[in-house]
Amino acid sequence: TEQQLLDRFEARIDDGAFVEPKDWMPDHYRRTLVRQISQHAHSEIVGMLPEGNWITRAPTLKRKAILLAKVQDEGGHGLYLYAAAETLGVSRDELIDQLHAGKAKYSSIFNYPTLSWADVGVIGWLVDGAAIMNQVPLCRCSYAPYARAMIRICREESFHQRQGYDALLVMMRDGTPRQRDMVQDAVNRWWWPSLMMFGPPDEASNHSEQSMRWGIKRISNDDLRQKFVDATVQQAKVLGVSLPDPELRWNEAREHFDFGPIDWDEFWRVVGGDGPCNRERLADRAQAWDEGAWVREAALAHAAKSTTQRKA
Ligand code: FAQ
Repeated sequence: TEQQLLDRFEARIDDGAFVEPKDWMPDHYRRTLVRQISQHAHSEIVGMLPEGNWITRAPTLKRKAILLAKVQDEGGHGLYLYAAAETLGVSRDELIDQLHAGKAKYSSIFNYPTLSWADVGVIGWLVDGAAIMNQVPLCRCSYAPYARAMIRICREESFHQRQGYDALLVMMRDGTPRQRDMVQDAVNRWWWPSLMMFGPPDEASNHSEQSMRWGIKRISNDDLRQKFVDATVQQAKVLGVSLPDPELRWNEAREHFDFGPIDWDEFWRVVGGDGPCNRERLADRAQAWDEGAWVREAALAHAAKSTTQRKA
């Protein structure tokens, strides 16, 4: 019976087993993974846009080559993740339709603008830093195709984080006062949105309990956020920037940094479609999709021709 299947499934999860696409799984497990993996895939490809904005204006050839490679990696991450979602029985076209129709979510962070070159460095340092903190535990996600994709993605993500930190270090150490101000301004604008990337507080996170039970999420939203704050304070010190939070201080008893309240109204506004760049991001994705139609048609025509030739 269904109940026996579910009991056996949960016992396997408790034993630390991984689930493969052809294994039996509860419908809710499948739907949760399609939701999370597709949102993650959409985040990767929408996440190409804010940095893509600076490819033509990178300050040196070296920085341009690094940025091009990073943005290309993000496209690759999107592809691994769409492929992982497809193993659960949805098509990539369906998922992309949901994104373009505004029905699928993607990370709130990519709805903020990149106003200066320093934003590119800060995205690497803070946004990729937060992404790694959240994604390392996902390498042990109970759904094996997602876990395998995350292992590759995390390796590339740590290079992304370091290139961002390095770009900022150069500006802070060798830069002019104006360049240093530019870095500080970018940190001030990206700090709070980066903390929001981890999702709502645990008590408001409606999916957490079930996802933790099934080994999809291994560490809670708030615990990951705390780990990120603790790791980042020291990096900010080395860089010589301040973090825009007057309440940030070491708590001896907790052995963690305390930090000020997050503006959850802003978070839900951005998630709901009303952030500074939501409309622009979706319009850019839809336009890129339309302009790529001829490439998809040509690839299909080529594939069809090769099949006929093989048969002949
Ligand atoms: N933005 O119950 P929970 C990257 C939604 S990194 C928008 O806590 P869950 C790399 C959530 O979907 C960014 N929506 O949900 C990169 C749910 O709504 P729903 C992508 C958010 O799933 C760097 C509702 O709120 N990383 O792309 C956000 O258990 C630089 C309730 O929330 C991932 O996707 C948010 N920040 O936990 C690329 C990692 N937070 O679906 C380019 C994988 C929550 O019911 C440049 N995902 N919501 O309509 C996860 O780990 C989880 O899905 C969480 C949310 C932790 C994001």
